[in-house]
Amino acid sequence: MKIELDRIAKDTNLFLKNFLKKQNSSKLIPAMKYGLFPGGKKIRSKILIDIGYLLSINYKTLIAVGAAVECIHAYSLIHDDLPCMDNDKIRRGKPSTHIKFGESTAVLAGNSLLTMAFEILSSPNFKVSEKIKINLIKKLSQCAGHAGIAGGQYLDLSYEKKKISKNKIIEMEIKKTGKLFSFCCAAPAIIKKKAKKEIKFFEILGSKIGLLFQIADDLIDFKGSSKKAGKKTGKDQKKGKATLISLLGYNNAVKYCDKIIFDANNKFKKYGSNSKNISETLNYILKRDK
Ligand code: GRG
Repeated sequence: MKIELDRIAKDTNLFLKNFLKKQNSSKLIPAMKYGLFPGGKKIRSKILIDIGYLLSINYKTLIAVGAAVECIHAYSLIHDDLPCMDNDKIRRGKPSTHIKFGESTAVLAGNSLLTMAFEILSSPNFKVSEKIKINLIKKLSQCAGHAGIAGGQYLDLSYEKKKISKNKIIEMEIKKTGKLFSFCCAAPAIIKKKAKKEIKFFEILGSKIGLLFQIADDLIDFKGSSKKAGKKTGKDQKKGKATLISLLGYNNAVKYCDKIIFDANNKFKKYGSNSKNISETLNYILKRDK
């Protein structure tokens, strides 16, 4: 699993490095590279490849889509660390982008990564039909915007130090983190021109996987080591963040994750032994320490 994840990370980084090489030079590129490359796990690309494998989609096509997703993910992390958001000075074991390059450069590098995601998906080198490109771009923009990551981040910040219900926490975590995973699971079905119902099936599965990822991230914040995680842990309690751990406790949050994995594995059963990779990835998500 780890070797496969490393290979996907390497291929995604190579794609992005080549894409950046073809861009006109600009002063923002060093900050964009800093946010994109060193230390990121590229787990979203791994999910894309695992689901793409179930639907027999070409690896190179999936790496291009994964590269676009990783641009949006890197953008969200750069902005998440800003003083007006979660105000974090360390990310992936190094100074956050705004600490290294200054706040205005970090904002602009983040914005540039967001737009680059759509440049990748609309590029003539991305070999899928125009219709599929538009459908991918539409879905990805919906996942990143006010009904997705940005909207989820808004809720996350506004829930601090308040008593929030379980359903509202789940809704916030699915938007903030789950929507990008939702896109990763739906994208292969979109590329395969599947019916709306099947695309929806993968979208819902993806949002559950994203929720699992976010709860596991919260578990790391609760119990994990800052050194291993590469970012400060123990912040959620200090900031009064609304999480499933603050509501249900650590052990019940783990049980909740086990149930997500169990249900997802049941849904993947129809793909037989081809679903071994995605099942392994789900276990990795819960057991990881960074
Ligand atoms: C509209 C895209 C967009 C962003 C602006 C700041 C913001 C709004 C959203 C923040 C969303 C956010 C940071 C959610 C947390 C998701 C999460 C658990 C990130 C950690 O992901 P990993 O562990 O990171 O995959 P690595 O370092 O491995 O890449």
